[in-house]
Amino acid sequence: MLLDCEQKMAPLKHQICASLLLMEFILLAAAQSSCPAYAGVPGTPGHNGSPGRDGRDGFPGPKGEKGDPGVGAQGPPGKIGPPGVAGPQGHKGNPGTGVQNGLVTQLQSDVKYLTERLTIVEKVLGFHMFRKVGQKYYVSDGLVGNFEKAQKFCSDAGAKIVLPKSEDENKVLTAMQAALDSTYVYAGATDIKKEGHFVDTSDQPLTFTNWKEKEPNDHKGVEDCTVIYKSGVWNDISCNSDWHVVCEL
Ligand code: MFB
Ligand code: CA
Ligand code: CA
Repeated sequence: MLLDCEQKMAPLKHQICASLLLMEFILLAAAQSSCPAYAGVPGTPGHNGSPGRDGRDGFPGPKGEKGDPGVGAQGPPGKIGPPGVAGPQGHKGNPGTGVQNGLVTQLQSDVKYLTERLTIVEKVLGFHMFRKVGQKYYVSDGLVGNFEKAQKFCSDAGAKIVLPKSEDENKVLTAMQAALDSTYVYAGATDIKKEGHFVDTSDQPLTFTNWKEKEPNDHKGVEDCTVIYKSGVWNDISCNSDWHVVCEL
C-alpha cells in the first residue's frame, strides 16, 4: 500500500520540482534586468582592433586642367621628296686618265663578247633539240641525210657538223642520240683528202677520237666519212649513207 502511494506520488513530485526550477530561472532573469547593477571598477583599455576594410571608391573628381604638349619619339623619316630642279651645266671635265680609258676598252670587249653569245643562243633556239656542252651547243632538228646534205644543213645554220673534242662531249652527244632515237650520227671528220689521215671540217688534225676496235678500216675502200654509234664509239663509213644530222655552234 505504501509502495502504491509512493508510486502514485512520484510524477507529482517531478512536476513540482520542474515548476520550482522554472520559477527560480524566471526570478533570476528578472533580477538581472531590473536591479540596478553598481558600476564596477573600469577595466584596463583593450588593444586597438584590426584595421577596418577599405572604404568604397569615392566619386570621380572634377576634370583636370589641359597638360603641356607631350614630347613623342621622333617619327620615321619621311618619303623621299621629288627630284630637285636640274642644276646649271657643269664645266667640261678633263680628258679621262689611263684607268678610265682602260675601263672603256674593257667594257667594249665585254659588249662584243655578250653580243656574240647572244647571237649563238638565238640560233640555238631555232632548233628543235639542243644540249649545252661547255661553251658549245649541240643542235638538231632530227634531219637524216648523207654527209653532203648534213654539211649543207649545218653550214646554212651558221654551224658545223658535230665533232666531240673530249670524252665528256662524246657522252653528251650519245645522250642526245638517245633522245633522237638515233643509231648513227655523222661526225665532222673525214679522210677524203688523204686516206687514213682524218681531219675536221677546217682540215685540222683530230685532237680527240673514240674509234671502235679495228676502226677506221676503210671497209671495201669506200669509207671516208665518220659516224658515231649510239654507244659513243666511232666508225668510218661511206659518205653516201643516210644518218642523223647533229650540228654544233
Ligand atoms: C665493218 C665496218 C664498216 C661497216 C661494216 C658493215 O666492221 O668497219 O664500216 O659498218 O662493218 C666489220
Ligand atoms: Ca677511208
Ligand atoms: Ca669502217
